[in-house]
Amino acid sequence: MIRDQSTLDALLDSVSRFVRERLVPAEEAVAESDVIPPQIIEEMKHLGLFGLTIPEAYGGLELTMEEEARVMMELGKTSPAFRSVIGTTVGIGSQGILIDGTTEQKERYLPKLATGELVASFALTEPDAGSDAASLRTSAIRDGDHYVVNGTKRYITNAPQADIFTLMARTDPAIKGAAGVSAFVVDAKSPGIALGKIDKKMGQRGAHTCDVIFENCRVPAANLIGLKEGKGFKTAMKVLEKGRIHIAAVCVGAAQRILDDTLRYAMDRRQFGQAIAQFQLVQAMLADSKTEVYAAQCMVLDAARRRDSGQNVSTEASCTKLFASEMVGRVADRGVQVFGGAGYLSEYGIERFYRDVRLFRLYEGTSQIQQLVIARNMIKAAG
Ligand code: COS
Repeated sequence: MIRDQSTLDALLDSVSRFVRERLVPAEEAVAESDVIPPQIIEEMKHLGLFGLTIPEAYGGLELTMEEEARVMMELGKTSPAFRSVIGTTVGIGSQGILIDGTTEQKERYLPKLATGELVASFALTEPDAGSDAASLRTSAIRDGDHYVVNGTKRYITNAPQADIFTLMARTDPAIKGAAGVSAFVVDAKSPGIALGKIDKKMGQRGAHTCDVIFENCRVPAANLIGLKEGKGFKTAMKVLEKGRIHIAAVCVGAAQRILDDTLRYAMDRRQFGQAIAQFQLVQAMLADSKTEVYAAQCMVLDAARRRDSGQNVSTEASCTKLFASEMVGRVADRGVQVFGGAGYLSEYGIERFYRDVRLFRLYEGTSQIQQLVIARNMIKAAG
C-alpha cells in the first residue's frame, strides 16, 4: 500500500540520489577498509533511514511494507553493507518491540531507534541452533525482578555496533521446543556481555558479525518483550517473516544494479568488431536476468501489498525470499560471465557483488528453510 505517492516519490528520489552520489563512489574504499565512514552513517540518520519502519508517533516514517520494499529496492543498488548499517535497526532488531512489545517498551526504545541514536541487533542464532531456531539453548532464568542470561549467540549482524539486542532465550528449560523461548530487549553495555572477534566473511565488508557471549548477565524483568514468557519464538518468526520481504526487496535492488553494470559493459566491450551486446548468446544472458529481476520485483510488491492488507503472508514471504535471493545469485553469476576475465578482477566490482549477494541465500532463513515453510503451509492448507 502506498499512502501518498508524491511523498514516497520524494523519499525514493533522495535515497536514489544518496546511493548514486554518496554510496556508489564509496563502495571500493569500504570494501578495502572494512569500515563505513561515520559521515555516511550521519547522512543516513539525516535521511531518516534508521526510522523507516517505526511509527510516526515514535519519530519514524512508518512506511508500509510496500513503501519499505520500494525504498529497499533503491538502497539495494549499492554494496549490501550499506543497507546492513540500518538493516537490523529498521528490521529484525526493532520489529520484535514494535510487534509484541508493551507501550512502555515502545516508548522507551523506538524513538531512539528511529533517529539512529540506538542501533538494534537480533540475537537468535547460536553455535548449535541455526535453522533449528527452536532448539536454542541460551537460558534466561528468573531471579527476583531480573532474568539471568547465559549462553552464546553466533553470526550476530551489527553486534559490534549494537546498543540493544533483541534476544531470544529459554526461560523454561523444562520445555525443549519453541514454547520455552522468550524475547528480551537487552542493553548491549550490560555487565556479563562479551563480544567475540569480528568474523572474517566471504563478502559484505563493512558489515560486521560476531559472537555475543552472555555470562550471568542480569536483564530486568521489565525488558521481557510483551512481559509474557514463552512468546519469544513466535515474536522471532513474525519478525523474520517481515524481514524476508525486506531482504527480497534488497535482492531486487542489487540484481538491478548488477544488471545495469552488466548491460553497460556489454555495450562498451567490443569483440569480433562489435559490441558484445550484439551477440545473441550475450543477449540471452541479459534477457534472462531482466526477466528474473522483473519476476522477483512483482513477487516482492505483491507479497508486500498482501501483508499491508492484513493477509497472512507466511508462504508469500518465503516464496519471495527464496526466489529473489536465488535470482540475484544467478544474475551476479551471469554478470561475471558477461564481464569475462574482467569479471574475475576486483577492480570491476562485479566479483564483489558476486560474493556479497551470496549471503542473501543464507541469512534470515536459508533457501532450504524457505522451501520447508512453503511446503509445510501448503500441506497444512490442503489438510
Ligand atoms: N508467525 C507467527 N507464528 C509462527 C510463525 C509465523 N511466521 N511461524 C511459526 N509460528 C509459530 C507456530 O504456529 C508454532 O506455534 P504453535 O506451537 O502455537 O502452533 C510455533 O511458532 C512453532 O512453530 P513450528 O512448529 O513451525 O517450529 P519449528 O521448530 O518446526 O521451526 C522453522 C520452524 C524451521 C520454520 C523455524 O525454526 C525457522 O524459521 N528457522 C530458520 C530460522 C532463521 O531464519 N534464522 C535466521 C536467523 S536471523 S539472520
